[in-house]
Amino acid sequence: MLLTAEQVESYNQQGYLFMESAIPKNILNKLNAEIPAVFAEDSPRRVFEKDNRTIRSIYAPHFTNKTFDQLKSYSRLLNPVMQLLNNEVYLHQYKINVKAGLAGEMWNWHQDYVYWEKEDGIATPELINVSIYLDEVTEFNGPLAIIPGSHRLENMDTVISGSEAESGEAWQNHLSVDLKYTLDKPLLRKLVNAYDIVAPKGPAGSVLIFNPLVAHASAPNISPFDRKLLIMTYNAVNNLPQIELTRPDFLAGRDFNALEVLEHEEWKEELLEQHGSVF
Ligand code: 6CS
Ligand code: FE
Repeated sequence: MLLTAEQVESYNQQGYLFMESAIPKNILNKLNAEIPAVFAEDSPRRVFEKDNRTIRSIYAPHFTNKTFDQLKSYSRLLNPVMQLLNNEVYLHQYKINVKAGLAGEMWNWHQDYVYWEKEDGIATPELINVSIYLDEVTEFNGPLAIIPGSHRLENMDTVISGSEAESGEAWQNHLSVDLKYTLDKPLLRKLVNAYDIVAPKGPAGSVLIFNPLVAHASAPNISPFDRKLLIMTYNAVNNLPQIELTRPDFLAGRDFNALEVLEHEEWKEELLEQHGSVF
C-alpha cells in the first residue's frame, strides 16, 4: 500500500497526514493484547509520570515483544515511510506514550528533531514519526496537537530549560513533563496566528504520520480513558548519527540496518479476513 500523490503533497505541505482506521481491527487487537505484559516489565524503558506510579511511556517495546517488533516492518507503515523519505530506513526510536486516564500529564510544545540533532547527532531531519492510535482519541483525552505547516520553518528557536541532570539520568528531561527543548510563547503566538492548531481525533486503529520538525504538544488527559499512542520514528539510512551515541539504546537505536517489508503470513491472512484482499 502506497500513499496517493495527494496524500504525499498534503504531508509535505501540512507536516502531517491522518489516516482514519488504517490499521485492521485484528492487528490492532493483537497489539493491544500485548500491552499488559509490556507494561508489567520493570525496566528503565518504563518511564513514569511525576506521581511515580502512572506510566508515562514505554520505550523500545520491541526489545522484548515479538508483535511490537514485527510491527516496525509492517508493509502498511514501512512502505509509506520509505515513499515519503524516498529512502531506506532503520528504526531510531519506538515508544508507547500512554497519557493515562485522569493522570496522563501534558507534553509541552516542542519539535522532535531538536532532540535527535542535539542529543543523538543526527544531521538532517530526514526522519518520520508514525503513530498508531491504540485507543480512541477524543477532544478530552489529550490528543496530539499540531501546528500545521510549522515544519517548513526549519529549526525554530528553542528554549533550553532545566540543567542537564538535576536528578537521575541526563535524558530524563527529554521525556518528562519538564522538557529540555521547548518553544516559547512569543514564537507560538506567531505560529498559531499564522497556521492555527489541529488535533486529529479518531477511532483506535487510526494512523497519524508527522514530520520531526512540526511543532506539537498535548494537554493532560481529563477523561477516565487512556490515550495510548504507539510512535515509531524511522530515520533514513544515509542520515546516521554523527556522534558516538550517549543516550541509551532504547532512546537512540543502534541497529542501522535497512528495514525490509516483512509480509508476516498471519498478518496477511488477517487482512484477507478483514478486508477480503491484501491490497
Ligand atoms: O528525546 C527524545 O528523543 C524524545 N523527546 C521528545 C520530547 N520528543 C521526541 C522524542 O520522543
Ligand atoms: Fe514529540
